[in-house]
Amino acid sequence: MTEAQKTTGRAEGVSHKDMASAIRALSMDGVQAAKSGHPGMPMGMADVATVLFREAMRFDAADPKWANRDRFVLSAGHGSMLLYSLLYLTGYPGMEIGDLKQFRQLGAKTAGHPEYGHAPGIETTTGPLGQGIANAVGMALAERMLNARLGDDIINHHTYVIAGDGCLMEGISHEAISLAGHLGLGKLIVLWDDNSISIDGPTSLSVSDNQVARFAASGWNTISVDGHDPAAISAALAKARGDASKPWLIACKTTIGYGAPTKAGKSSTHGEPLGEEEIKGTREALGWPYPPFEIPEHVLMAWRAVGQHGAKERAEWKQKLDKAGSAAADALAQPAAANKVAIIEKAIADAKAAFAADESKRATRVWSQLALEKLTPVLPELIGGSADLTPSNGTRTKHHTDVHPGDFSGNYIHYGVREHGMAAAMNGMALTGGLIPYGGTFLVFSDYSRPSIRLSALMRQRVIYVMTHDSIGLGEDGPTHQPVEHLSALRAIPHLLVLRPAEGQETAECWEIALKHDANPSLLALSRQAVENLRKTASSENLSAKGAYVVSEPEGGRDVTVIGTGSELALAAEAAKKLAADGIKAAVVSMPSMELFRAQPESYRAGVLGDKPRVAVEAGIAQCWYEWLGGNGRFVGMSDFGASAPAGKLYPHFGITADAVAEAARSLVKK
Ligand SMILES: Cc1ncc(C[n+]2csc(CCOP(=O)(O)OP(=O)(O)O)c2C)c(N)n1
Repeated sequence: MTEAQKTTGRAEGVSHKDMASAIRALSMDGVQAAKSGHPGMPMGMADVATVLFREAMRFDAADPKWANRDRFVLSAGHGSMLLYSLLYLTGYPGMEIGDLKQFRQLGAKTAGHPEYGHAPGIETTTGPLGQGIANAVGMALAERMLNARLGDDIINHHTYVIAGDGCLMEGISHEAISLAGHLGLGKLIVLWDDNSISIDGPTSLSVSDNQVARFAASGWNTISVDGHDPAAISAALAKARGDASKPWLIACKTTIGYGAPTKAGKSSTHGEPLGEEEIKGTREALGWPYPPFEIPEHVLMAWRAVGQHGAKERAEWKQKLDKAGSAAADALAQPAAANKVAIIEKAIADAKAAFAADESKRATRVWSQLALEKLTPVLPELIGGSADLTPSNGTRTKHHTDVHPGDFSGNYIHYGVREHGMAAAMNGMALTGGLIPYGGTFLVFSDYSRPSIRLSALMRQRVIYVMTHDSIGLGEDGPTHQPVEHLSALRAIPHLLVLRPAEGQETAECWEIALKHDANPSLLALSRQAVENLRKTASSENLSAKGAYVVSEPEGGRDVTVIGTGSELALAAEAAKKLAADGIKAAVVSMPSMELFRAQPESYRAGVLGDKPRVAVEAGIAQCWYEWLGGNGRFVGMSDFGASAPAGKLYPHFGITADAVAEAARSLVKK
């Protein structure tokens, strides 16, 4: 490559067709070698991807984490070979031809679907259709928010998405499109692979939406192009980049499996290898005489030049960042707030001191809001929000200002009634860097956002879910709104910290835990109803951080251990008093986080749980409790859906009382 080629980024004399053929060949060869995968989509979108990367995407493959790079999200994650081919061709560090040959093998960077963290350049994990486009909305929103804080010189980039028919059929796409349209995220550009094919056959089997009209109705600009005409794709991208008034849909009419002589246009190219014969025919049809996984030098050099397009601009940007000072660099840090531990600890200590002095009985959602009152002013990277339950969730404080279309300087987002879209957008915001998103809804509606919560955990992103109304204790709204199986279901997600504080001190501690665990999402399960403020003094130690701790130990050793969480810890404490009156010595244990407790040394766990019988109380199902109850333990909780009534009536109705806990303990303690 000549110096001129490096700086212009153009390797002369290499045709668009050959550059796109390189993607097609690598994709079909990768799938063939793996004996599984999806060749059709990468082959169909190779022209679009080539123009996008060659002409529009601003990036420097040598620095995949450049904060002001354009983001590329492959929402149609099954087409992962498209992304892997692009990363290899453009020269991302660590993506070698050998990695493409290892497609879908154990330990390979090139997993079946793109996995965040497996290789530089994979901006998010995709595969569950619709998640990518919804992540991208969060990325585009984060871009605008960082732009408002840091200015055009530091953050001002596009977010590009390739989405398929499947992504647009998924319900989450509606929430994402609607939110992006409302906010006017004009630097978001979605390229729709309009190939009219999905797994079962033609999309006409199952969908007749006018997608272009749908996006337009949600406030997007739209344009339709022939996805195999580079000039048309180029013009559409130029137009979209030149007008950031609204987000853009570029509908690209393509042929799935483009180039395959007998299978192009058919669903048989979607998700299986083409086969040796068809691959041979494709090579002939494309005029691509090279053996599998072999990219001729001139084509590779042309692609590598594309990978260096942004090098000069990145270097200039770096100078601007240096000039802007350390505050700007800090504001882009990934993970955000890494250097703010002392600030977080101070705010939490302040909250704990204030809460200890507060005699009031308050709901944990209120303690959470009061903790946020301390945290929000000192953590500008903390971005609040709720899915239209702001007053109920207590997610907004007096230090918040709203994000509005056209004004992204605020720190609070009204996500609307879009729980799934909110969770996916928060993943996109966390992935962008520089921000810590938290968002609220009712715990029962964690089901509506669960696929994205799972991805927060899979990607190890610090997204904080503030989920209130966490049991039958919410009362009159009834069983549709009363979570029963949710705590167990959420605790089943690996790496998700489910935090269920019992009172003021624990609530402040759980916020500290959520903020400090920058490689875990956290979910705070908070009560609607007021709870006893059990801890009257502010400990400097975060007692919740070990997941469970002894609240009270009877003198002379215990006969039984009574474990409670959240609003039911008070029942455990009351039961212990009742038992004491009978001469039964009960230790009371609070267990705000099973995940954190599980991570403690065996000796600590044994000390907390003791070697005597155990009773646990929680207004949810027993499932997750069998891990802690020991062989003969008893559980007091729910075994069916709740009911509509005042909370005070529901607890006795479902047998969740201090008497029931005491009775269970008595039955275990043979005196
Ligand atoms: C949420 C979710 N449901 C189902 C699937 C399984 N799946 C993978 S691809 C696909 C069809 C997608 O069709 P389209 O987007 O048109 O892709 P193309 O056929 O063009 O490759 C399905 C149902 C999935 N990955 N995610």
